[in-house]
Amino acid sequence: MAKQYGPEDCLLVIDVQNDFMPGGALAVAHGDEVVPVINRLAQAFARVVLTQDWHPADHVSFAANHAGTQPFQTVALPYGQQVLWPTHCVQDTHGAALHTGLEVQHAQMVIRKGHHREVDSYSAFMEADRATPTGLAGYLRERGVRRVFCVGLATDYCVAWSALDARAAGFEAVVVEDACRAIDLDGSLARAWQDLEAAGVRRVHSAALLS
Ligand code: VGL
Ligand code: ZN
Repeated sequence: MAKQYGPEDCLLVIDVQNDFMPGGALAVAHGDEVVPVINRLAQAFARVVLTQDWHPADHVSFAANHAGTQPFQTVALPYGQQVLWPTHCVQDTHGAALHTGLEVQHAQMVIRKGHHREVDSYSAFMEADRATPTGLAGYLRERGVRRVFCVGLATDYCVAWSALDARAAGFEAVVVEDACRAIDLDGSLARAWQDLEAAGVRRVHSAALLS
């Protein structure tokens, strides 16, 4: 029988939402290709948590809310440098909905992040001010989880930040490379892999987890 992952392991499915799919507002190249890989993986996990990027329309990370700026440029905000994005994952819109091909009926928790107008949150654990927790670490700890397997979109933003914060919160962290796709803005993907390796995050392929 294929390998199974028990209560100490959690599959964290990050931002598999319409706006990050080809044709979406902040399309990640080949973003839809993660869906079947994640579906296969999810069958092996008793514990699955989903995240949704979930912004108000006037969110600080949208270029449209900063006069004279363009998407993908960086600006200084009170909590640090912020990439300005096309308007995406606005609360309750089709773009913010999870991809309908996801087969994760047994997911028990959905974390919505980036809902504070003034602060972005790439990470599923901690907002970009690095001070406001989402509550996910406490939830996982309380349920006895020790190891977090990160998959979804995008490798170099929400997946990487989530995996780094999982480590920072004391969990073992793994990124499943073929269950993720990247935005790759100005070398962000290479930097993300360096940061992940330096933090002790394991990098694996889904086949290795399932055999
Ligand atoms: C993401 C940019 C802006 C992500 C979310 O899910 O990686 N990237 N918001
Ligand atoms: Zn966002």
